[in-house]
Amino acid sequence: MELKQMSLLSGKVGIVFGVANKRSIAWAIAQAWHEAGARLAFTYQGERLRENVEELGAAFGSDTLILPCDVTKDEDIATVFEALKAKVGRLDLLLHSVAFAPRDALEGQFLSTSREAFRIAHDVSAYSLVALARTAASLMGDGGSIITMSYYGAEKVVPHYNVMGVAKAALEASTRYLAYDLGPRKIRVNCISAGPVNTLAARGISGFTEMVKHYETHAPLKRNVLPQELGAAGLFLASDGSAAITGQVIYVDCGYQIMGM
Ligand code: 0WE
Repeated sequence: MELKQMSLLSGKVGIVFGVANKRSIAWAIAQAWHEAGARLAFTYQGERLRENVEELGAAFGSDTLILPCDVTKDEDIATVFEALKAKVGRLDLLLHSVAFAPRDALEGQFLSTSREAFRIAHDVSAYSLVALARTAASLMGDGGSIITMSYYGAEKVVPHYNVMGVAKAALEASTRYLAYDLGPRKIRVNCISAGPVNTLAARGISGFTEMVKHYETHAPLKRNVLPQELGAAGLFLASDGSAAITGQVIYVDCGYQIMGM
């Protein structure tokens, strides 16, 4: 057994939103939490992903709670936390690793963003954190840690990231306001801003390969972030090592964000 991290999250209960497959950032963080002794529940978005998530979740034990959740549906969110309350009765950790904008909004100019694409991107990628945090907080009686995922396009223009950049800016601001509201209940809310990772969400994004190469040449560490390093950052933010850290955006991007040129 991995004695080194056994105790970091032992006795803790977490829920993970945003696993699609084994390459998902959510899965990397879930593995780190699991190895540190946390008990985890998972949600999946749509029947298409059900099998994937059930297979992955089963690796953590046959009693792993795995539930469907469309984060744009308040009823789904309520059902998930009711099931968690009934089965486990408590919650310490929540990972929000969910984003979506209609594909055509991630091509061409931001100027062309339709009202509907803007609404969808913000509903799925930013408001969902608020809805999940509010419902999760009611189960976090001993405090907790809520973590969400962002990207540099929230603060600087990354061509074609477009409305997702605006939605991530809303997500980062939401992180701060939630941290303020939930701080008195010892619930921390932080954001990990990851460098590019080759996940399902990145697949088919034109220029993604060039972006990965750009980071390799321009980031201070001259390489890209590894999923397991996002896992380690997620473990830090979930653990008492980060007990005085809330409302922050932590860049886990091999230093890329510090560069001006
Ligand atoms: O946040 C993201 C991508 C999230 C995402 C991905 C898709 C692809 C499929 C949101 N919505 C959709 N909608 C789809 O239909 N990243 C940080 C990865 C990413 O996406 C980019 C990037 C990077 C980096 C899009 C354009 C430019 C850079």
